[in-house]
Amino acid sequence: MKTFATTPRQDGFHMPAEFEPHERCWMIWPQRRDTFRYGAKLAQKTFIEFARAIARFEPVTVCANDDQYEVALRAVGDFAQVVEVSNNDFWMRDTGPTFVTNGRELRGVDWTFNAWGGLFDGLYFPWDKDDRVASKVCALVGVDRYRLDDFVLEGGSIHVDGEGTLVVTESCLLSPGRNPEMRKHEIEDTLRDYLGVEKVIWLPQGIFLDETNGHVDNVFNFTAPGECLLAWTDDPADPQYELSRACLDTLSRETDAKGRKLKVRKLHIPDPVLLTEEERDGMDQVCEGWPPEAGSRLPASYANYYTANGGIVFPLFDDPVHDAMAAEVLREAYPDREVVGVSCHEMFLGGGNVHCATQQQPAVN
Ligand code: KQY
Repeated sequence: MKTFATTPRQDGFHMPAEFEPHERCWMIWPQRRDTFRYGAKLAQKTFIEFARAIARFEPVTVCANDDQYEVALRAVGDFAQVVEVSNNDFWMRDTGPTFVTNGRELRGVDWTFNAWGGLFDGLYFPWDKDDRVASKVCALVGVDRYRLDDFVLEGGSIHVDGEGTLVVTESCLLSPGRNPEMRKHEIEDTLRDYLGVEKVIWLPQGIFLDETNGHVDNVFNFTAPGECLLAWTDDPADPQYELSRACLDTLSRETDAKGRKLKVRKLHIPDPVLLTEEERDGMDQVCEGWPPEAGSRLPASYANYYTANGGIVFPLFDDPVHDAMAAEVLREAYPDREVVGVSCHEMFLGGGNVHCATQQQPAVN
């Protein structure tokens, strides 16, 4: 595997949108005892349902640590490929490569990963195995990579439309635990160079109490060129209301890289989901900051769904009214895809959801 000293922009590469065709989906087998309760056994069951739903639409590869390889293989081996890749945690969106293409060839961007904030406000230590996941996935795919040793970024903190527009949140990308020595315009230049985009739209914040400092993938997604979804609540008393309102103001003011006004669909969040004492007691307590206190609100949002070839796999929160509303909005936004909901609770207790758990490998001709 070659590691380039150039940037994707210099080489004519860019990150395609998630709604463009995929070759496969990459995921990681859940096992971390302080991320999920009861040794992750319940999260594994939920994971299997998500992976199975995605595998209906495109091939899935599941990466597992050596001590769980056999377990993972027995659980998902009949519908997914299982490979051994050492990891510290489960969130492939953040530790996997960001794939870029020039239309004929695929390459990976391998950002530095520091567990969402390093020693400042990261969620565990060490994270060295997670920081090597992207490079190993590139090697397995057989593609070369760009490695950024001095720039921290997670895949969940970026969304592109594949036509030159990138959307990020200020709360995450400007957080002191990421790249504190860089100014906003320097971060923006790095994103342009490594994602091959022309325009960066900065939303102020993401979902209330999201411990990733507000990843964009929990609050927003592009559904088509010029069209997007925004996590929303109609309840002005909910702290999420002002956050979503501020995002809507930004999106209404902005145009995308092609000069289009964005069509914004509102995706109402579920009723608040609070971590119970029993759920917290089931998780090992290892680091400061995670898991949250019992009674804490978790960052529940339907925006954290996965766009597959011909399908949308989205989280159900056992909230019949909002689950049904979300399905309807997703069907309208993606009229040519089958919309499939999977109950997410045990996986969601880990602080993320199906989008965080996946990384698409774009198809190239
Ligand atoms: O939002 C994501 N992309 C990952 C969620 C991380 C949660 C850590 N407990």
